Amino acid sequence: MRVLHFADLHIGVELYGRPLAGKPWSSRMQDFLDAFDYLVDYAVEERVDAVIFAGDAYKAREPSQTQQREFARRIRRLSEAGVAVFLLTGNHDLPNAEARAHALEIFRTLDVPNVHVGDEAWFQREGFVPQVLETRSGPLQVAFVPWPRTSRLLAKSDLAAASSIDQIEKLIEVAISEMVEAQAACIDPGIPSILAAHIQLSGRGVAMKDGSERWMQGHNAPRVPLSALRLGAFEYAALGHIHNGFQVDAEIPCWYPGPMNAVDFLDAQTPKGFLDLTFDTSKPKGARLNGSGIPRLIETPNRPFVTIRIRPRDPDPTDEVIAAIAGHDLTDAIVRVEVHLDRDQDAQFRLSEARKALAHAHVVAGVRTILPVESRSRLPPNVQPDASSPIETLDTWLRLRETPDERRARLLAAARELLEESEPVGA
Ligand SMILES: [Mn+2]
Repeated sequence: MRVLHFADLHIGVELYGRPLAGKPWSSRMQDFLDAFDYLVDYAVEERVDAVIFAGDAYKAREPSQTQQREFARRIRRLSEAGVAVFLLTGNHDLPNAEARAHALEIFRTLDVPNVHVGDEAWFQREGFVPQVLETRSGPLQVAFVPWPRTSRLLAKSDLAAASSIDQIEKLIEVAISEMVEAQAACIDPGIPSILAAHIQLSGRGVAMKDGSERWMQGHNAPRVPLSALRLGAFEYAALGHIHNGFQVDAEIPCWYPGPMNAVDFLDAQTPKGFLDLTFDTSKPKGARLNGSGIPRLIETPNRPFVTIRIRPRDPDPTDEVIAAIAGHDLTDAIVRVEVHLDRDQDAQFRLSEARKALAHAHVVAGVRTILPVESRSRLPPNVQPDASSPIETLDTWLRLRETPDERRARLLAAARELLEESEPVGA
């Protein structure tokens, strides 16, 4: 049984795009659609049995009709080709008010053949039971964790009683453990099983790999330890949310594929694509995943992101900068240039000439001159604002100001609420 796993499609990202002649969207949205087409073509040609999408179909919670049509057009191709599709809700797919439909719900409403939607509504109707996808090669069990919304997961009274973010995260951890444990109890060991989760895992190394999801979500995500996912009950974990794909060190193969296109320069540090795995259904549980459980990364075509860093030596640095730019192939590329100068060089530097040398790039994300600065820090040197979430930074700042514990907890809770309710930010 052949299964593809992808996540964080984010149709609607326009960052670094240019208008496209004859199309109502930019070159960047076209890039994202091209990658999705690549996956769909692959699934159809290779006669893949199932495609697991681990959440975040769009950039915005309320995608445009055009974006929805382009997503649906491609899901339809999979459906018509007899590929079982599982669509999990991520944070970008959920509305910000109760009772509003989420971005993937229409597929259940229309009862599209072979398409399954993994969301809170399924649990409300069926209880915590996995979905069973009927594929050409037999059934596939998919347990799942949709993006955890604090307001849905926790009772109001529990939320009110919690006095710190640590306590709230503990409660979320317990709620997710229960959700997964109940589904795990339904798993038939004779049938392949996957856990799909759109989640921010906590633990060593995980936060550093966020990539653009960190700014795209605009707020702090509840962090969940790996132990809450009860992975021993399943054969593969199909994760979504973090934008620099990697394997999580776990008892079963457990992967964040990351998006199929880099959203920004942070994402571009890792290869982009989708994962291809095969279950040998004749084997027992634990031995079914071939290749020692390491899925193949199928790289999707991507627009190059090029960073040019230059430290010119000449007192007049312009020619050196132009020569450095000429040494890079910038065809179709999104490019940024960082020129490190001293103050005398800066006075000589002709920026407009350097810009002209970049004219053939797809988009120039920026030309930055960087001068030596005296470091100025309000946070102690051991606290790196870039490496922690807004909530953690606020917490540090409140502690430094010796804010009384009770007031600090109230401020943090209010900040968390504000961040959760805000729309995802970004370009
Ligand atoms: Mn997400």
